[in-house]
Amino acid sequence: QWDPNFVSGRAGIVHLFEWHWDTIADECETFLAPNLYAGVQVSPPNENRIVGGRPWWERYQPVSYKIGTRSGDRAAFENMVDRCNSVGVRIYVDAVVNHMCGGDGGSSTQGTAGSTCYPDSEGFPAVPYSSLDFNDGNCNTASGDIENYGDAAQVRNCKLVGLLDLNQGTDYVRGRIIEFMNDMLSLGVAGFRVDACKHMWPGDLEVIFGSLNDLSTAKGFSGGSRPYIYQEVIDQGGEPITADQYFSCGAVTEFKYGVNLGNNKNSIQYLENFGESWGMMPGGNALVFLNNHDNQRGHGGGGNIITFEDPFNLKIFTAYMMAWPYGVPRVMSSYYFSMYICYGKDFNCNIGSNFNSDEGPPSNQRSINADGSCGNGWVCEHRWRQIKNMMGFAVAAQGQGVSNWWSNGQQIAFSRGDRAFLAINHDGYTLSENLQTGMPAGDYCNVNSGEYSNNQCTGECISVGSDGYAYINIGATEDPVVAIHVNAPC
Ligand code: ARE
Ligand code: CA
Repeated sequence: QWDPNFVSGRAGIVHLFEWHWDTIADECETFLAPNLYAGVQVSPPNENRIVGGRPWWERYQPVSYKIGTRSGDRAAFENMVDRCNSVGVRIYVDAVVNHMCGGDGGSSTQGTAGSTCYPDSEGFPAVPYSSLDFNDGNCNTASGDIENYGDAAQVRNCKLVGLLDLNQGTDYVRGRIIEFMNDMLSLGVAGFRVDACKHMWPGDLEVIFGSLNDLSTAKGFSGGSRPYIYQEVIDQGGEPITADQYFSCGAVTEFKYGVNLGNNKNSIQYLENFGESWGMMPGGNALVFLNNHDNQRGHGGGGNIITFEDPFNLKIFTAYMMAWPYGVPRVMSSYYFSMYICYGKDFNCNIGSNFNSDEGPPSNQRSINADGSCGNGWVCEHRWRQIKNMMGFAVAAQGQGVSNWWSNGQQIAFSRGDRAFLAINHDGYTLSENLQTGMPAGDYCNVNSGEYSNNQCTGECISVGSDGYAYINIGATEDPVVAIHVNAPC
């Protein structure tokens, strides 16, 4: 439950937020596998409530555990998992099991796979769940909603923004959740991002996750492999519910990671000991990321984070994330959305019934431009050269520790054993220095400045001498990173 089950020679999970299953399958074959991506986090595959205006967040309002959403039906889902697995790319399902749809769904409402549910009376016949399966009686707030994150019991037993809260304490509810997750496993998924774990009791999750089947041997996994579980728990301090309460159930999202990097983007010299000594969880439990689908638009968590709106820093800090040995890294792949100023921030936020501010995905699938970037409104950060080439760097660096740390103001460099070397100039003046790379003598392609394929480098070549030193010169340019590794010699 802590091992992502990557195929060897792969690194990094990309969240293909709101992508269609067919498009993900194509992306696995034509892009993710060749560029050594290890896995994809997909949007929730189970039936959700159809919300007017079709905001992205309707995907977080389950109606049933049938596979059928705007990302595609069950056949398309299974086909995607098979095609991705067969090129060595794992699929992780976003599992929404804390709740069903919002109580504001009215007396009856339709789901994306043709089911009807009855929010007012808590009837979900397509599961089936009835009012007996919800937490109402266990919630102690006047509104029935979570009112105070300082009270752990209400955070877990009351409704998160009005979403009908399942009682995972009963065998019946546990059974339906286990059935759903096992169904996903039977289709060949390698694990789960579990939504809203802060809002469920760790003891219940331990039982549920512990009851899941092993990964499917029929789908090619080796016997006894456990599903990778990474639990969404937003722990930025100051609340009674903490990430460590969930360590026994699986890995946990480390929300401090992106905020710490955002807060220190102009003081990168301090990143020498980035990790546990910064008050973050043990690396073996952590799923790390610079931003996610919530905090890039002002939902959930927040803080000073780096997103595609700041491409300069997103490229630099993704390079750092992929090069630094802490946690399982996840890259966010977004679509463009209209920006609204709300609560004083240039962020999309939820303004009452103004669904445009919660804009769903573009109506067309991503197209691919001649330069490999995406069109039709999709950002595709994971295709940016400075980001995707870092998967190969991370693969080369696997199993190696950090050495040869060097810093000079906002300029840093470090090696990963004798396999890889990264240098970043985040200062306003040129970095010009002979630095110890730790690498064997030879010429290596700076995969940040260019592409490496068929033994050809279109970027600059960095010469490492027999003493391991290389002359590193980085202007205060657009791409102020040198990333070299042994698998990309010039
Ligand atoms: C929508 C509407 C609501 C409406 C509701 C019911 O926006 O107005 O009442 O539907 O109809 C997403 C959206 C929500 C959306 C929901 C359901 O963000 O706006 O509600 O889908 O459609 C907390 C949780 C954390 C959660 C964040 C968003 O702890 O688990 O809030 N994140 C996950 C997902 C979200 C998703 C849900 C959970 C629900 O990633 O995409 O919501 O499935 C402090 C606390 C945090 C807290 C945060 C924000 O930082 O420490 O714990 O996060 O505040 O409140
Ligand atoms: Ca709950």
